[in-house]
Amino acid sequence: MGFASTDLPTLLMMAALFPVSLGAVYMVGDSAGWTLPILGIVDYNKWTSNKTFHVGDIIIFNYKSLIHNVREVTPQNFKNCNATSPIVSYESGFDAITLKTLGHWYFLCGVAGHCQMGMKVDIKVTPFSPPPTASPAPAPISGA
Ligand SMILES: [Cu+2]
Repeated sequence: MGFASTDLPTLLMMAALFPVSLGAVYMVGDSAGWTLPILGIVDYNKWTSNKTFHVGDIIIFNYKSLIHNVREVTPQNFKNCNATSPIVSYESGFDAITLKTLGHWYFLCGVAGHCQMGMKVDIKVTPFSPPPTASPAPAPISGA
């Protein structure tokens, strides 16, 4: 009996099958978390504007569950701040959501009035940028 010889090949096979690295993790609103964006505490449009979300990334809504919640909604309901028929409801106060598909993911707070006050965020998941199509031709070696 030697080492557990089956483990390493298994791991290598897994690595070959799943070469995708783990996605990034974003705390929505950073240190402000998920809250009413009053008094300039946080601006969720601004928060998303300098980020690029990809499939596999995780966004975390961190908030006081007695005061707020998270509703994933349709584009139309996002626009109208309508939380009455959410796609998914979250209310743990610390909800980690894996962005599994490309396109927009719309979230808002379902507490009356909060979305209207700006407690809504549009997460746009974009493809990874493709690798360069062609490498530039090597520079000619200049003669002496
Ligand atoms: Cu709220």
